[in-house]
Amino acid sequence: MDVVLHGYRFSVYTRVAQLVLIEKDVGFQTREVDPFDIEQANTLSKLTPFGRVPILDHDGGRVYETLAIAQYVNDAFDGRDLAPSDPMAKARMFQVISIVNSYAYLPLVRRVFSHRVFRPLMGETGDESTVAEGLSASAKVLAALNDICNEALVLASDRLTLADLFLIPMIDYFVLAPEGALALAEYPNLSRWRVAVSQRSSVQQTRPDLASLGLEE
Ligand SMILES: N[C@@H](CCC(=O)N[C@@H](CS)C(=O)NCC(=O)O)C(=O)O
Repeated sequence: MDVVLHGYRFSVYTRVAQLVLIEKDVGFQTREVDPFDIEQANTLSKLTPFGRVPILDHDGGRVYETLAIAQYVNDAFDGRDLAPSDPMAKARMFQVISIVNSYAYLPLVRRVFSHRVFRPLMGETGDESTVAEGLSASAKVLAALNDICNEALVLASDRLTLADLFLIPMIDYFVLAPEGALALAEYPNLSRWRVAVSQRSSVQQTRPDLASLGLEE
């Protein structure tokens, strides 16, 4: 049965879903829907009540919310298991995902990356105080993730899990801001983790084409 991923090409959460599908070796089609475009609100409202991407269709069923999509893909398809069986490692994986969703996405992506990188690429002006606020909030997040890398139950080079796949898109965007790159450099374990995961083909294949921004009609 066909797998269809509705998402937006610059969305970090869409990239998480793409990473999971690719790492599970699941073929899929993509349908582009921009959640920030008011003209596409109608299309999106038929897919999800919350106006967010991604959304996955498979086998006559629909799933929204990235963690649910990731879990579904991991359970529904053969291939490498992206969740550890050890209870503490599994808890740590969900801990990382929860940190990403609750404490990382807003400061790293919506504040630092959006205002320092994305908006200027779109010909808009980013807000300096929002960048500063995001950077300040990022310190605690990076420190916690650095400790988790050090412990090596997850975010470890010998075992890929959903924790890696949720974190990659957020960190990749964050370090495109010069302040973000400098901030990450303060955390050696997390920096090493990023260098290691960046070698993966899935990570390279899903890197958003920011150069195309501002070139659209
Ligand atoms: N809780 C949602 C969050 C997804 C999300 O925030 N997606 C962003 C794009 S990366 C979005 O659709 N934003 C639209 C908006 O904020 O209106 C999930 O886990 O899927």
